[in-house]
Amino acid sequence: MSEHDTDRLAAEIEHLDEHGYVVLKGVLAPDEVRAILARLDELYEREGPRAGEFGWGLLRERYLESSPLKLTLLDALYRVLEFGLLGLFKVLPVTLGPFRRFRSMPYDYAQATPWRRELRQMVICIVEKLDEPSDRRLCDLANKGEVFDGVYTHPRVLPLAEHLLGSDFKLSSLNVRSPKKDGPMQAMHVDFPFRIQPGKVYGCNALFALEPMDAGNGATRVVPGTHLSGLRPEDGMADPRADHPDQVVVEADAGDVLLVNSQVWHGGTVNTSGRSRTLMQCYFTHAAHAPQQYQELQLRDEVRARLGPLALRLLNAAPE
Ligand SMILES: O=C(O)CCC(=O)C(=O)O
Repeated sequence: MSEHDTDRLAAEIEHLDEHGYVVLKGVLAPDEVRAILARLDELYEREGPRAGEFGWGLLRERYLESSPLKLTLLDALYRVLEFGLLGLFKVLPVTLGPFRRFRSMPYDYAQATPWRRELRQMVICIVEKLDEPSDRRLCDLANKGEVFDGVYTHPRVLPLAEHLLGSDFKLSSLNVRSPKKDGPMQAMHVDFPFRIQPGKVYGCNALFALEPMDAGNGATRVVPGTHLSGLRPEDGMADPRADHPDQVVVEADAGDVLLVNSQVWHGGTVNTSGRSRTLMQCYFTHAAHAPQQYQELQLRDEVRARLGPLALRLLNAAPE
């Protein structure tokens, strides 16, 4: 590491420790950002009505390549299931809790039959979209393209994650969030959603801006210093969707990274302009904790085969 890089890292760590977040300038080059955005467009197209599902369905992918008719029928089945489940949640809201828990249970993709796996994927997608209907999302990106390999292994990001979490950490999830025009304010939240001792930290989120973000298109807000309080927004705010008097709305250019300590209060704001604001959420957690996505259980064979030791370690996965 050059002297310049060492000094920059020291300044970034100082800001992160004091405020609970830091903006890393120019992490991705313009051509890297362009390649990622192009892949995201392809994925929205490929995933169709199920864009945003947590993992990937085997049958849908097979039919995408081989049978437009079967694909149409499968998507129709998804719509029917969506209609039925949304109706159930409306009539009996108590049923939603078990479905939410189901979503975050470990699941071994290799052991499941294609249909069981497909149905599980559909259910997860429906529950996901219900929670934030005015967001465009894509999930499980570590599995969905080579352009993402350099994101969760990025040398500007990993030293900061290691500073917060120690050397034993892993990728918890790699997703994208893009708020639609005039959708609701995202609730202020912490990413590790349990009450923990003040100053402790079990996760950190590297939010990669893939488009410029500002107060007009839903930039992320942060309340500096709250990572040291041991409190969550729901403990300290009457309404976590309201503005907080001390919040900072973070502006960033495409290619910058907003890195947040998981315990700092933060959340997306309203996109009033309708200008697109695509943010990639690269969430790391301490290895001892359950991840948002069990990457090692859902990793595609071809992805596992191409990854090196660092990426495999971060995905908690063994080589082929
Ligand atoms: O979209 C944003 O600005 C923040 C997203 C976030 O914190 C989340 O979805 O957990």
